Amino acid sequence: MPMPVPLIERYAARLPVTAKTPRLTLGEGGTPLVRAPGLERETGIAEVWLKIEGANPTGSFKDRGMVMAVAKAVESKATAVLCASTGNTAASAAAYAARASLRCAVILPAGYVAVGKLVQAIAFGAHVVAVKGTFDDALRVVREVGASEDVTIVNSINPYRIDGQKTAAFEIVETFGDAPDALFIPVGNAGNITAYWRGFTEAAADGLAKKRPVMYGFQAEGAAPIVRGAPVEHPETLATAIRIGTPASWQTALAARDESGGAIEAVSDEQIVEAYAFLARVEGVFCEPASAASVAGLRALAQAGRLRGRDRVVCVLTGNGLKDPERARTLAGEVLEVEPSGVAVREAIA
Ligand code: AN7
Repeated sequence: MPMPVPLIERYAARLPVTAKTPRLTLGEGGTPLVRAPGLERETGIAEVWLKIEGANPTGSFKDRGMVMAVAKAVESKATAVLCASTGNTAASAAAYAARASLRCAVILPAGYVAVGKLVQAIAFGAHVVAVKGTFDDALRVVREVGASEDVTIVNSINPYRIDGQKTAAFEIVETFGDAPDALFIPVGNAGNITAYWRGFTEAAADGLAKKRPVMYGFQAEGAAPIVRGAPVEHPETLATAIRIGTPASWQTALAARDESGGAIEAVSDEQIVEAYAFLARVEGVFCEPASAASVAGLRALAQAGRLRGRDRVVCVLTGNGLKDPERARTLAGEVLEVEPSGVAVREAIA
């Protein structure tokens, strides 16, 4: 094995990294790109690949942007970071803040953060505050509290977040020697679709890729402001990571859609859960519900015959399935308890 290189070192030439930027790392990036033969059979697409972002240090893609944002916070001599979050941003901010010896406060929508993410933020020693409202309320509060010389906001309104997250597109281009024909991605606050599009665009401009992918983003039906063209005041979906009614990166998501000739559409909670179960049971890949929105969208578009000529596609699986154990339990059914004997066990598994 070669010595591991920190993400911000590896892509230093493509990131706002200076000699003074600390080479902060928890081993983020370099995530697996895995073939999905079950989805290939079902959709008839020649190559379907999964970018497994749940393999990042805190279990989501947020680590790519957070390492950059926290490193820049340290460089600017901040002593604390602050964010609103549906959970994964909070877990990531808390981890990198701990690593960098910064204080961290995370503002969460009360009652709507998956338990795995909440316990991460607590374990990493963040101040955890739940507001009686949605993620959008939490982000409004964060903007109100505001940044200062000491405090850096590390939501994706911090441009360094997007810079770090675009490295996932570079990795995909490196693997294929080109961009895929299409990229499928969940959309919440719309930072990640913005980041991938920027990454693919830079890779094409630098001659690393001959083309850019068609970008397909998916929101949950009950939290689909970009699809509707208007903010959603009371967003609802079991995919709590993307339960967002007013995305911060709305305009750049529209630009990614339109410049790539793609689409941003809605998938129902039922479609999300079906894709979530399919990934786990057929592909052996366990992601969180919000992540499965990308695959739900792939299945819907394939079924509608809208993906002809898209021969190599990538679905981004943004977060690890263990983030949301309560949702996972609903898949599991009951666990049989039997006497500890061969007879009883043989009967139970027959
Ligand atoms: C697993 O953590 O917004 O469209 O505060 O956790 O870039 O917002 C999380 C978002 C997709 C949507 N998948 O990405 C937060 C937060 C997972 C996520 C998204 C999120 P963006």
